[in-house]
Amino acid sequence: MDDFAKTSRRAFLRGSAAVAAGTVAGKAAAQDAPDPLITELQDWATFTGYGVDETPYGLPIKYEDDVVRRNVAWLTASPISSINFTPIHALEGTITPQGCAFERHHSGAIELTKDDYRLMINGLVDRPLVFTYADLERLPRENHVYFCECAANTGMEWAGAQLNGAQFTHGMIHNMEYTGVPLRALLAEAGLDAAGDLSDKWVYVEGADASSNGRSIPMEKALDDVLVAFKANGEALRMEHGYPVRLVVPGWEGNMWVKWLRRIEITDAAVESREETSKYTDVYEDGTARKWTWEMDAKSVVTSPSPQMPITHGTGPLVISGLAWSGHGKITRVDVSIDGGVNWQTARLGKQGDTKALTRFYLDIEWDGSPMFLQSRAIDETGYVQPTKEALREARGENSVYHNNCIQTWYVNEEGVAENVEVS
Ligand SMILES: Nc1nc2c(c(=O)[nH]1)N[C@H]1C(S)=C(S)[C@@H](COP(=O)(O)O)O[C@H]1N2
Ligand SMILES: [Mo]
Repeated sequence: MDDFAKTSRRAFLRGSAAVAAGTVAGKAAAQDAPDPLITELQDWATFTGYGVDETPYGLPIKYEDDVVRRNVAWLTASPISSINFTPIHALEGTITPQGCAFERHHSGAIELTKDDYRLMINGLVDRPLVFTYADLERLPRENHVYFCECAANTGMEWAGAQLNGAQFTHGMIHNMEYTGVPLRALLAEAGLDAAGDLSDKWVYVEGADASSNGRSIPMEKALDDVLVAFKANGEALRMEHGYPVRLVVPGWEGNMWVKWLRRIEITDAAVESREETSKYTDVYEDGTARKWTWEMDAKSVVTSPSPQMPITHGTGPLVISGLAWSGHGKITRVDVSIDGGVNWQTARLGKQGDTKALTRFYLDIEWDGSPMFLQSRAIDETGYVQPTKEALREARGENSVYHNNCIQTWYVNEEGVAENVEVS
């Protein structure tokens, strides 16, 4: 052991002694009455457990059965054209398990087999092509972690604090590791010479479901980081996320991430489809519309404590935790305030450097039991700072639904109970 290691070990031991003497709740085992969970033989050590084939594909243990997607019944008229929310308040790290990642369908999720799958590329290409699923598997593929956020995430909060839980205010987001073929590789197979000057060309993408959910993507983005993905978090996409193939459009609004991708057309103008005109567009106070709002601006939220995650351990050490992301690249800093934005402390990032992916942040404090107005604000690599709700309303007016990336406030009372409030 070299000198540095010795000193840091001594420092660490001193540190842990101080912690044991302090307020962390680990019980002083020797002093308490015997704990039957330690001294008595338990059932789980008396009998044998389940065999290896009990669940060929495992589900979470029953004690975690409240960590599920949830919807808000009054939001939409039918579950066929609706949305539910990722339980972000109860998850940790950054990867969203597919089984609880939010779903958004315009005409329901469809069952499409790999055998029945066809992907057509047509329009201004040298060779119109049709790919089968097996064809896609033969092209060079890549792996990337990206967040997918519906532009409507937090949309219900424009006028005032409304939904009581991070799952409902910020849960139209998931973050997965995708495996897929870069769209540019497919376009190269079809050949883009026929398209001529690419700077003003568009790529129209649509799904195989009844809604088709068609969107126009500028050629520059299509040739950049868009993926034609067939795996998420190492396994096949789930039906609800577009099995067998979906589009991944990093940093851009979820609506463009076409599921059950069936056709890609090279065009010389945007199609101006329903999903990019009357929907997924916001209207300013003067009646004019914001056009082509593709990128998801930097945003963050404290996931714990939050209304569904009250503080139950009393005063003392408290881990404040949350998520930050930006469609413009990396998160470089997250600040946390416990007094409604008067004072800010720089949070610790769980891991640095993911681009267009969720970043986990932590602020470890000693909570003295005073009420808190908890906020977080994200800063991305462009220097952009997540705005207050007031600033956002000033810039956009109050008619908006989409692209609400304002700072969220949770009021935490002396009991540790949290609720959604507004402090602007
Ligand atoms: N084909 C198709 N693609 C679609 C949709 C759809 O209804 N049909 N919904 C879009 C919307 S609005 C969003 S936010 C994302 C949601 O992806 P998810 O259901 O995997 O969360 O898919 C997009 N892609
Ligand atoms: Mo969406």
